[in-house]
Amino acid sequence: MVAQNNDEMKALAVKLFEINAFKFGDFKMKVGINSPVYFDLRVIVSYPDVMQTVADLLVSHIKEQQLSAKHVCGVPYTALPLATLVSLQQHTPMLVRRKEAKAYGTKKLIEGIYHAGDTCLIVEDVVTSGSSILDTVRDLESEGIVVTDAVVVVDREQGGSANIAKHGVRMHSLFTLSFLLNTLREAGRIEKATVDAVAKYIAAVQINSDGSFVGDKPDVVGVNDFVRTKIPFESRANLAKSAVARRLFSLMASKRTNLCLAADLTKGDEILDIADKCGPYICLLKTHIDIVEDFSESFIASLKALAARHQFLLMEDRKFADIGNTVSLQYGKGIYKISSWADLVTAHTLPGRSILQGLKAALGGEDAAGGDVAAERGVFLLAEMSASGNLIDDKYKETSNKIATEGGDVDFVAGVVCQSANCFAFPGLIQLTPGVKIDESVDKLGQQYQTPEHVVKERGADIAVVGRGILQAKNVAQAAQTYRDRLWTAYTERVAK
Ligand code: 5IU
Repeated sequence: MVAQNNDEMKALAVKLFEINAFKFGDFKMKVGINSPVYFDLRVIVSYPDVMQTVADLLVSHIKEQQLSAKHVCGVPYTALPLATLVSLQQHTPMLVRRKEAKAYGTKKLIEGIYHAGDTCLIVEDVVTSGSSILDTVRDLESEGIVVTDAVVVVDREQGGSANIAKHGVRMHSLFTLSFLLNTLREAGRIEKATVDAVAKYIAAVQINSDGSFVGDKPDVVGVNDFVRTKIPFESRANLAKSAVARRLFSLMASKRTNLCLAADLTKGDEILDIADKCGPYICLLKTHIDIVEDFSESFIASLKALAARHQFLLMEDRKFADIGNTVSLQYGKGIYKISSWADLVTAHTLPGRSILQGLKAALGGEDAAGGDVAAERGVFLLAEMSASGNLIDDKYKETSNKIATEGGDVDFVAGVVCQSANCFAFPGLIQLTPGVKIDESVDKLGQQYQTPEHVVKERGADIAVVGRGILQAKNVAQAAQTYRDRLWTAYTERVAK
């Protein structure tokens, strides 16, 4: 790394993150093991200033390392525009490698004017195993061209450098993944947990140039213990800090369901009827108690009896959002006395941490049987919404994650309501995702739907919330069963992948 350019390098690192040239989450990779980091430098063609900066830094790197070669050649395709800029700035003639030889005419693999014995510098964007560089080297060498060095934008530090060194090619990188991680952490853009997860992944997953793993295939538990979406619910139960989350994980695993029914109906009897019919297929029943027109204590008693009979938990989707004192009253008092019956509630993180303290304050003390009430209750914090045009941005999401995972009240947080896998990494929390329907669509009021498979496999949902997809079906029990089957299959495929 070039010392005097350090500030420029750091600024570029942050810029690349901002334009999504790399992301953190849970990504499927060619090598068959998921990665917590993903690079896509193709996007830089849309940001000429970034392109220019990357090319300038590559050129100064080439000068400092005194990498003189007669030609420059980019690894197709992402690095081609970068190689072009390097060629122009240095007045070094370019060679272009075809990925497939032309079927007609000269059948040349390498375009440009060259002679056997010429030297060529390789330009590449991101190196994992180094296999793409080696493919290009092979084609150049088959034309008698000599390759000794490759200059690359990012080294993922997974063995690429050693792999290409075995073929006599030295790698010079602008960035290592470690530098990017440290820079983003310093800039407050990523969590420490992310840095740790990626570092652990890099240490565990080293790849040979043929795509095989160095050593044994990395131990699934070792590699996946930070990838929350790959860990089975029964194992995550042990990691949960909230007692209700532990119960819910265990219930999901034993009952084999990750379906939450949103019982958005306005008559008590209708809710009881659907709870009875769908009870066998759900792990959670979600209410909006303030839409029930004939609320009564006996309705709650009946609902609790059904929950006990069919083994599901109750969640009141109250979305608390006020100051601590007010949410404490809203949770424990009024006609609904939510804290007396709802195992779980939802809350906005908008007021900050005090939302948790306020809710907890409503619980204090023991229940009728002498148990600790707080230990039997939990909160799902909202980090994202499915409504189109909602105002939540990345910063809000990140802070919500902090509230859910740091501080003295984390034992009260059972999970996070969100739409994407990268909202949080801690495997002891449960991701609840609403906006699910078999036929993807939108409703007239801004709800955006995704399929069961999509939310579980692509968006990291542990529990999917389905309301109208079931409520409006002719046979609600059958619909609940179909959703349960599809969601559970998607989950089992996700952890087996
Ligand atoms: N819900 C959402 N989206 C959100 C949040 C909650 O849909 O982002 I936070 C609630 C609203 C409703 C249920 O109770 O989930 C979804 O119902 P339908 O499947 O009928 O759209």
